[in-house]
Amino acid sequence: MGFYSRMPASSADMERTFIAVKPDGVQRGLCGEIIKRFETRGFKLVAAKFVQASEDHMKKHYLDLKDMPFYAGLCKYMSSGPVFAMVWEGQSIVKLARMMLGETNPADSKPGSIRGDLCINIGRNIIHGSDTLDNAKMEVDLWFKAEEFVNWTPCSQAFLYE
Ligand code: IDP
Ligand code: MG
Repeated sequence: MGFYSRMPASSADMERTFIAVKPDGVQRGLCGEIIKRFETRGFKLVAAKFVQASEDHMKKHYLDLKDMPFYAGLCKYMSSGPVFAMVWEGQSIVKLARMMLGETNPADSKPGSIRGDLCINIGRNIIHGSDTLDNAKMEVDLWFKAEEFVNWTPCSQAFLYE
């Protein structure tokens, strides 16, 4: 079942995106800081788990990068330790989350962005976020099963959207 079919009917204009704190972010104790940024922006957490992914799983996740020279090292690194995998929901969240992340290279990321504030090196950029709505759908369904989603309404909802 695709993630759209799991969304409440009232939120037809809502999107979901896949966010993961990478092994370097977890080791550096940045899960809380990253969750805080999405929470305080007003986004809604709908699924989360702390897992160590297999290399095969990471190869699927990064399949579009399979011809890049860093692909093998990237998949090995991403499976070397725990990641904090999450699905967040909100209006235009795919684009807004990418803006919150900053650029792929932390050196090009503006202060204020997650990568611009919290990391230095392109190979250790602490967080993943889906780059398009289509990729968000694929990634959400690669990482989460239907029963791992929680259906809930934050009390702030009526004050975040008109
Ligand atoms: P993104 O994470 O900003 O979407 P992608 O181009 O999808 O960036 O690359 C996926 C991940 O691969 C990056 O987050 C980074 O960890 C790693 N990566 C990308 N480019 C390089 C590189 O030139 N050297 C080493 N690692 C890289
Ligand atoms: Mg990407």
